[in-house]
Amino acid sequence: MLSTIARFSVKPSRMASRALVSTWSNVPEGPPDAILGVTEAFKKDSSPKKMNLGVGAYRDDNGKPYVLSCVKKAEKILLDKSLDKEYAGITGVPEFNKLAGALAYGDDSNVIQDNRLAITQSISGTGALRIGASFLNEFYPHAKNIIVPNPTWGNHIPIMKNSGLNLEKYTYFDKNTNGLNIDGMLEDIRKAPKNTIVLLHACAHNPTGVDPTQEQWNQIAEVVKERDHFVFFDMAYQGFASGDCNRDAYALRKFVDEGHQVVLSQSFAKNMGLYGERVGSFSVVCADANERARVDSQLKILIRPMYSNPPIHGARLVSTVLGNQELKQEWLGEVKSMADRIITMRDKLRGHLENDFGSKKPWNHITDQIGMFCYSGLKPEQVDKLKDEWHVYLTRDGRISMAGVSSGNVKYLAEAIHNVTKD
Ligand code: CBA
Repeated sequence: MLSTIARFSVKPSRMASRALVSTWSNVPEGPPDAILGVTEAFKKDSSPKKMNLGVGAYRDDNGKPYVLSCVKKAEKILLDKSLDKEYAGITGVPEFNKLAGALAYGDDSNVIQDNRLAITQSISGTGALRIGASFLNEFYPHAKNIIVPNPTWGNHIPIMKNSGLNLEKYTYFDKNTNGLNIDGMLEDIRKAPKNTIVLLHACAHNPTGVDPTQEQWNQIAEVVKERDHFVFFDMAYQGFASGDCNRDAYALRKFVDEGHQVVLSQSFAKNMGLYGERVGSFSVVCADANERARVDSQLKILIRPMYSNPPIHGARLVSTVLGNQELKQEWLGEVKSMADRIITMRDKLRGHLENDFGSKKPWNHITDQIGMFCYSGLKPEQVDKLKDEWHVYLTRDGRISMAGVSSGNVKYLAEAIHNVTKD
């Protein structure tokens, strides 16, 4: 069938005197996504040397996407069970929710023991953030103000704003030290109006790779309490910061122990390599089981018109892995080995820059930072040069996804970075 526009151009004379304007003629061309647009550009490049260091997606040391061995085993277990494909309930696969909550808050957390955690499966971390922001917009009993770190994951901003929250930024990164500006951060959190919602990256901060120390987390928790603020944790990288899922949950558990009624977005995209399966959770710490039941009921009412209920396969994979001691142990080992491979690449990248190419710039932040990303300090023009002259793709803020660096290309990357930064 011909489109409206095509019909107009084929036989314009039939349209008598009415203006021939398409319904969508006012739709402007938008910019590509700052992160996923990098992958689009990368795909169009035919150079064999090309490297995609844009999106935070783990690659093995051959530069290939990595399906975890525990996930392959879980997949086989599920296949053998020959399960049906009925809809899950609105909040997803119950076993998944139970195990995901325990992984984040800790098996022995009293939030779980007392049955006061409202939790729903979500369309990965992004979906969890969106459910969370909508829930806060509807039920948070104070002004709907949220503050996010400067910088933060770019998508936090439209997620929060599109859900109706007023967004401001708090100081986080110090360009001079390439580290955390803890004094600026505490000051901004302190001077935000009382009861502000504070978004915190639980670990492996994106894009900076800079996390507070445990001592600094304690200070943040104190200021948050002093100002009656409310915390929204985003935990998209549990296990990826230190290689240890319990250690990476320190901040979340500390706040809960201190009596904060936090909300949490959790993702299994990175730590279980389930990117496209879109599996995550959103949870709310409640005062008691009765409150939990009320919050649960509202989460269902919120989610039903959004997407009715979530996909089941990824959630079944997670619950199969986390629910089986042997597979869980194997998974913890695999998370650690992914984190360790990234640490090795950081060492190599810095080593090649300093030793093989003799760069005189400071590169200590490459090894000081943690998690998937290196916030390199490269300027947008240098990033453009890396793309145009070296076929190396990263986001224009200079963030390098270290997960895309491998033994085979790390020296080439160092050479490219040295070349664009040496003058
Ligand atoms: N929170 C943070 C802090 C993230 O970095 C990401 C992913 C998410 C959402 C939430 P998902 O919906 O896949 O569970 O993740 N950020 C990216 O890794 C990428 O997946 C990134 O490259 O920044 C993205 O979507 O931008």
